[in-house]
Amino acid sequence: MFHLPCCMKTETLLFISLIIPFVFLAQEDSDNQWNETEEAYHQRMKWWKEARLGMFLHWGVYSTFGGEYQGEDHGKEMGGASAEWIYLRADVPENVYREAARNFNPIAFNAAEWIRIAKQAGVKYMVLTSKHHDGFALFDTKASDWNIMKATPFQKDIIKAYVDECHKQDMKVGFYYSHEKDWFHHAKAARDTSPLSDEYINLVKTQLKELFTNYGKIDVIWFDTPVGEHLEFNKICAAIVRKYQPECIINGRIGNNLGDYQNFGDRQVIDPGKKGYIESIMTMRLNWGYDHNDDYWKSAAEVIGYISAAACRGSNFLLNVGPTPEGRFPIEDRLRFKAIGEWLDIYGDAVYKTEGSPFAEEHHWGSFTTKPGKIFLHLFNWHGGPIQVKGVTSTITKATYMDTGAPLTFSQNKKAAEVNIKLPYNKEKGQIKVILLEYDGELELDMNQGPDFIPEKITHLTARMVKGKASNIKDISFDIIEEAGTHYTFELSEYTKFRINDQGRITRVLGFNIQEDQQYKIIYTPYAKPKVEIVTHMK
Ligand code: FHN
Repeated sequence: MFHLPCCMKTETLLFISLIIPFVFLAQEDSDNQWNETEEAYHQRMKWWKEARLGMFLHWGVYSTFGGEYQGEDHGKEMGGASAEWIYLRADVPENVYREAARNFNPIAFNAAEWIRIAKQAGVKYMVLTSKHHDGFALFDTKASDWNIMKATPFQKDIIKAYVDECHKQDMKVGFYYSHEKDWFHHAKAARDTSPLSDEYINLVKTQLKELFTNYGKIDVIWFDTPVGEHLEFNKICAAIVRKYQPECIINGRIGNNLGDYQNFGDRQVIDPGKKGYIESIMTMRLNWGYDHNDDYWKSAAEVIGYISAAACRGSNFLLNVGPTPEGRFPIEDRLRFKAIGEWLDIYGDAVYKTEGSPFAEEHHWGSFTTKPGKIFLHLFNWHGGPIQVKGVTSTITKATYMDTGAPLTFSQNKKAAEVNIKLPYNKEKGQIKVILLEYDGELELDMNQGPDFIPEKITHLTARMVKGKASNIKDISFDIIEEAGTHYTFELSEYTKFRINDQGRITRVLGFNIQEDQQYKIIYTPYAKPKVEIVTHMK
């Protein structure tokens, strides 16, 4: 048994310092040695760890395509393709893409409104693409004419409006900056590990300096798609940020362990039991950038469940929106942000400024967060009936529903490290509930008698594609000519148009005119309620 005091344990701090040794790196620029003490590092990370919920924004010239080029949909995330990748995936000619910038005229863009929506949703920091892989800068830059001022009719510095408004509304402000991939100024390739040209390195240096000297205080920089071979370049990027804004937090995807916190895969809620500063990143539907064909929206309940699970796993949750080319948030995003805000109005105390559960397993009903004197039981997997909390040995004085404050009947067996709580068998419809347990003294946990439920991974919720040729139309089966990575058995429901068995075979189709010997590609998503559709006849 060990005692976990109100704030973070020494063991935890030690562990963090072990896995994040890079905060002490010596920078290239000798005038700018980065010698932060461990204490200063944790102090710098404090607001970020307490924040728990961020908003990611993917917006740029790609948004004008809405995931589609020449009538073909390229925005379904099949093995990496996504709406914001259209320049590469659809191999759009450079002159056509440049011309598309002429259509990027976001007259409805209203930074005040974006930040107002974020604030209402309970978001504590925002990260907007200042430059994505297409190299287009949403800011006024001297490094290249491929920017909002020179290449579009809009001619207003979007980054300036966004940062100013974040400052005004007291929102922590972040930039996404694609430092490795730049399909305009560097290489039009999915991955390029060759040495970077001096010309490109200078462009990045100029742009980072601009971003960190022209707009006031910047709280987070979100680099992406790191390349291990580019250590020196990654160090240059870090050095510029550290030099001009030493308080700024750098994400892990700068590469080569130079960041302040860890990111894992896209659309992944981190597994329980991980230590350190962690951020899970998730799309509201499939794509990051705006895609007018993508109606694979996650429900508000699903997203709230992820926020709740992420907090229990000690992770921040960065939730993406792809604004329309005009600069609006799609209504579906707004509805979900509204629901998130309503949930956090009630349950915010169980999310912000909390510690995640230190156990690597969870309970079948969910998991918990803690803060001094309080244990919050997040029922994100609860389906009704009494629950048992394993591993807690602090003396529980009170159990209440957080929303109503109504007391709950409970019993405790300290020896077995169990708290049993009576809950109704009939689960009401509605929001995920959180129960507040209050305890005396320090938080005491028994790590040997903790929960033992291994939750399903929440990982890479992306679409998969199979290609097939229709044959034997009577049974409507397909010969799969390209296997998808994983296969799922789908139940036919209002959400599915096809049933696919676990070999990836389509065994039933509703209302679709399939012809013998025609080739098709089929896209499906591995969600709880999957949708499957024939997208195109293959040429
Ligand atoms: O390729 C990008 C993608 O477009 C998007 O920006 C995501 C966000 O995490 N990052 C990259 C893939 O990991």
